[in-house]
Amino acid sequence: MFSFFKKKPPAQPAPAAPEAIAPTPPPAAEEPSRAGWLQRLHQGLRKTGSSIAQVFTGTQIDDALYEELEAALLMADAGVKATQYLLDDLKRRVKEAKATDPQAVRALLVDALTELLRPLEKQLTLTDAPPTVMMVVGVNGAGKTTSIGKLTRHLAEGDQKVLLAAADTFRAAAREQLSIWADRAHVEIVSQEGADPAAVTFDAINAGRARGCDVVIADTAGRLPTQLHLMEELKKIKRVIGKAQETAPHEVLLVVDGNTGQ
Ligand SMILES: Nc1nc2c(ncn2[C@@H]2O[C@H](COP(=O)(O)OP(=O)(O)O)[C@@H](O)[C@H]2O)c(=O)[nH]1
Ligand SMILES: [Mg+2]
Repeated sequence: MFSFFKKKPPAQPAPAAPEAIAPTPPPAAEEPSRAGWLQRLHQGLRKTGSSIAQVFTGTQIDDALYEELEAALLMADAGVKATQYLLDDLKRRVKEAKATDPQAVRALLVDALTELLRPLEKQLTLTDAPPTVMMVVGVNGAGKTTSIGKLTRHLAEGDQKVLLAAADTFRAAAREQLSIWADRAHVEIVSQEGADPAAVTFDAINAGRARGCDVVIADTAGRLPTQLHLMEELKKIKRVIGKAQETAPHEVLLVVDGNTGQ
């Protein structure tokens, strides 16, 4: 408190100090005002925050909480229909569980989300003869590289040794972007400037096998199905993967932007 007052009158000579200190409330009165200030700050942060976790940092289950949750779900790409469904489902669960604490609502949201997504669950099977090779394809900006980053982290957390193949040799920054994800998950990457995407993938699979990797994921450049020469290139990558390892690729993952209705 004192340093706060000290900043305002910098030219104030020392004898004036008693005056400067005078407006400071006594310690006993300080506690509630500090608590109020903290609460206001907390509320403010709740309002500006867009993450789902932040919605539940308040103390009450009220309309504001549901409104913030609605915004956070929409920001997290849940989509209008699913968001509405989740909110209705959640309100029903909160009522049923007679929940009073926002943290309990958070747990109920996890239940609601899990129940909604479970029918779509599909096991990712890793091959007995590693590495499991995955090829990630899709149009530009669909989220291929980001999805690889998430998948890599998930696999690495499950003690799988992952190697990334930077087969998007089309865009200058694509290799750097993938290498950032590799660094984050502490996994290796095979990347070569100006190389042929099929050649990079071929090298990566061989390197993956030599280094005892469980999974090799190839990031490919975005393309439209109408760009026939680029579709031919994709076929070539797939063929070459098969040459590097029989039965591969084990997965070809098509990444689509959920917001475009594809
Ligand atoms: N909102 C949202 N943005 C995403 C998601 N995945 C990727 N992005 C963003 O979409 C842009 C393109 O993603 P990127 O992974 O580079 O796409 P790529 O060209 O298919 O590799 C980037 O700005 C990402 O941050 C997602 O699930 N939700
Ligand atoms: Mg990419």
